[in-house]
Amino acid sequence: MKINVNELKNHVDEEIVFSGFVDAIRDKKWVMFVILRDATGKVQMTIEKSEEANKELLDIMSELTVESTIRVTGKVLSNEAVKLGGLEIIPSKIEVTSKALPLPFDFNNLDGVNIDTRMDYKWLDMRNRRNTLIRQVESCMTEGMRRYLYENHFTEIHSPKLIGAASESGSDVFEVKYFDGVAYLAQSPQFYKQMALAGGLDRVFEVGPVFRAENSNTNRHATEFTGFDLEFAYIDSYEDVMDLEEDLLIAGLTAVKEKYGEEIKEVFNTEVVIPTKPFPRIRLKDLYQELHDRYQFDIPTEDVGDMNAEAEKLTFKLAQEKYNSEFMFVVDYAATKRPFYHMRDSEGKLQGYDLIWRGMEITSGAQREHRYDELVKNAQEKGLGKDVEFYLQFFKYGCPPHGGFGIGLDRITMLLLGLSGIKETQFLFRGPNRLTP
Ligand code: AMO
Repeated sequence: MKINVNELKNHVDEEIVFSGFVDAIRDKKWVMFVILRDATGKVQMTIEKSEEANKELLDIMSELTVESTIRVTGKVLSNEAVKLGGLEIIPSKIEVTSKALPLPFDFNNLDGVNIDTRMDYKWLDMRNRRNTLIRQVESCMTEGMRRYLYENHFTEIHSPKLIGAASESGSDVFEVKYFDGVAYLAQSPQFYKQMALAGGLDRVFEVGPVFRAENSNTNRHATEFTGFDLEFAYIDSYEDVMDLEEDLLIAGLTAVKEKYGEEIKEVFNTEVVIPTKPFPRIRLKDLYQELHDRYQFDIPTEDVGDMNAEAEKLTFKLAQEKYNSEFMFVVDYAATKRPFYHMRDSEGKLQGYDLIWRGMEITSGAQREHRYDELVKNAQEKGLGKDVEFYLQFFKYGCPPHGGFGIGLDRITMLLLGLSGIKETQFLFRGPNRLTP
């Protein structure tokens, strides 16, 4: 097995095999320094020119382009003069495992490189440490949240993405040819995570793709993104759902801070802040008032009962200024603006929320309507007929009270690292004009 750069310190004076990219070649008069790179870091390989035995190695390296990959057999030496971790590899054998053509751009300096070019060559863009770090941080955040859920007896499920009817709003759904008929791409695992509860599992979650046919070119919308969704039973109110989301995010952010906090500060100049509980919670009506009084902002008529991008930005400002918090739950949205499966209380008040973080909505959640008759009424009010008939069946044979939420994982990663947009954040961005690579 290959030894990684971050493990070399445990193998000083040993003969090892190292494989990686050729990051740089510094050909000096008496010595050739080759910087090698793998996913864990960089190391120097030193080839003395005066040694007769090194002639073959020098021949191989002098013909090689940077970004080629090699497999080196050699000895690890400790050498204080070496800037890269005080270690060097003295090779006895070098095999070229792949040869690189000249690169279309310098991934170490992405400043002037167009985002579309970067996306076209995503695998080169990613060789910049900043971009591999994005993936590692997202993975760490997911791991931290998953661990929290496993420890709290959640079961991970995998629901189908090919479905027979729209799962959220009918207008944002992708239709695909399905043999002689049509199918749709799931806009959310919403109906199926609830079905799992009707099936007797009382705590479930899913991390998976979510498809939205939204023809919008903003920094926060993708046509395919990763949803972190969960649902749990026997709650008393949507307050329980918000409580759990607080713990979940704290678990994820703590994992990220422990493992990558320092590097994030160094590379992205951003602090990972672990929030304290409870996150502030505000009614939409009161929020409108605060935004008006403090920032002279009034929600446009078409968005009354809901939020818009500007309101989300100012909500973050308010959260920081008034509550010293980066997070803010907003409750009491208008039922007309929310899905039919959100519960309303006896006065018709919606039992759902959005969570705003660093100026953007990252989550929608709610207590769900689990009473069959009420649910049918809500669906009828929204003019939903045949499409939701299969879903309504789940509530006919006993179903515990429950609630849950869906987090946009890409948005979390973007905000966590202070990135400029979702194109830069996603492993492979999908938008109205992009389906490749
Ligand atoms: P909602 O539609 O609000 O709720 O989606 C949940 C979260 O997903 C993220 N998000 C997006 N991210 C990137 N690109 C998009 N086009 C996009 N659309 C949404 C946001 C959002 O908060 N079924 C409910 C969740 C639930 O109630 O459990 C739902 O899908 O961060």
